[in-house]
Amino acid sequence: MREVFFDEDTIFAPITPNVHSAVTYIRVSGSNAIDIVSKIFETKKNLKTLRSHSLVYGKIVNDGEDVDDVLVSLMRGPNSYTGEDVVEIGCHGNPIIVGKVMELLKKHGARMARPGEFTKRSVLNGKMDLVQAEAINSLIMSNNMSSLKIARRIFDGKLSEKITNLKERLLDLLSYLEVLVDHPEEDLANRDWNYIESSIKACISDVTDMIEKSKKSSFFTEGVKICIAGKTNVGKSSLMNAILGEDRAIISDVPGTTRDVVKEIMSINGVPVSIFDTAGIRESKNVIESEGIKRTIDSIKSSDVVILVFDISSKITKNDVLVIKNIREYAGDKMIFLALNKIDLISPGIVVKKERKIKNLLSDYNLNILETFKVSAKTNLNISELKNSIIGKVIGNVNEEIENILLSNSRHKELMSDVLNALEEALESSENRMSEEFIAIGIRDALSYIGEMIGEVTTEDLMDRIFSNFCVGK
Ligand SMILES: Nc1nc2c(ncn2[C@@H]2O[C@H](COP(=O)(O)OP(=O)(O)O)[C@@H](O)[C@H]2O)c(=O)[nH]1
Ligand SMILES: [Mg+2]
Repeated sequence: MREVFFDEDTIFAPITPNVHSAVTYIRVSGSNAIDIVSKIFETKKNLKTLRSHSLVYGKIVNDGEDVDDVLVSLMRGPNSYTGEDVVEIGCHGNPIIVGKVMELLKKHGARMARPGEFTKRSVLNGKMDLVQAEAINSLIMSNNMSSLKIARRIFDGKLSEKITNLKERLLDLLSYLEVLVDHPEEDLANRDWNYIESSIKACISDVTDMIEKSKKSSFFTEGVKICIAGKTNVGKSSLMNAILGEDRAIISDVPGTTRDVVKEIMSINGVPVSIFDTAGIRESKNVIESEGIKRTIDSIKSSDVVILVFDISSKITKNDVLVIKNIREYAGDKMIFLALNKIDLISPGIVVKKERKIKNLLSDYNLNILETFKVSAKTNLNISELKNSIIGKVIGNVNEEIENILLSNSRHKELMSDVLNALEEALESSENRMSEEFIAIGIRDALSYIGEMIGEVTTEDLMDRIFSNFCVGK
């Protein structure tokens, strides 16, 4: 059983933005919350005897002077967000009024909450585990629908359920091993090795599955990085704008306009995407342009996907070869999509011939292309096909993938990989028929990582690190 968390301090903070607005809510939480608010709140009812989940209208007063008309909600612990007595004061949204109310709360013994302190108390009081608390922060901070969906499922307890189930199975196994340790007289040959090994293997398989299915999570939290690369003037900036659906990058007829890498953020089929328009790759003695090309290479290296653009209407030159060589060197192992642009300028017969020429050149340099699209950045031909194909190849079925992801937070990923290592060590000990103490070490390690993950085994340091990323008031 978890010990009941007890902190003398009653804390408060605005839980809605403290700006000029219709209403601002101030949350007060702690054992003295009701007492303290009673001292500054004038109403017909007695706050102290009111039952939980009541809503009361009244006035905040200071030395007989009205500060504001407010609506107060009262939730008694443990049935509140923090698990403690909570009073929320809804006052008029003016920072001066809010400041005055907070000053009064302070005068009567409460203190300002630290970032994430309400949620931290909620975890310490067993209202939710650490994994769910972190999901709340992701819920608030998500900037796209997909990562929001992932955060929702984790907050709902989908990850916690899996972890708790794993924990229980490991505890069962550990108690079996401990019985053996306590009864050394039993013959080693009588051990149920099959039970030991199959239990460990089943846990390993579950953890591996969780890690595997979460491999694509960074695409949803950080976005798919797409780099548009090619020679100057082939239409990279135009293609970026066609993909974005708006004209944002500067387009010019003078080759080499895009000197720096231009980044735009968008969403394709609900997947966040960062798209990078780069400087054209070519030999250059110009210092600024060379710097631009260097940044292009960096951008190619750090991308998930490269769209390699050729101008199908113009001749192949030595710079095309230079582009291919660079892509081969810096992105040979990445997903490369070929965009043969300016298709609107030439006749179908020439298209076929030119496409063959470009593809021959690519295979001469052993550059593997995932898929080719004949596009026109000018008329938008095949642009949506290109976009859909990229997402399809990188992610697969977006909704299905989102449904499978449980590990999207790097702390969780690291801990689960620690769990996996510990279990593999336990399995090895078991396969080598070592004594149960050795197997138990691995199982105990795995359990301790699990404890760290859900917040059963925590240090002040870890808690501070996690909750300092939260907003004040959450
Ligand atoms: N006809 C036609 N012109 C295009 C197309 N894409 C780009 N252009 C033109 O090609 C020139 C160079 O385009 P830009 O996007 O700046 O090329 P970048 O140097 O590769 O970024 C501009 O005049 C564009 O209007 C296209 O699909 N069709
Ligand atoms: Mg450009």
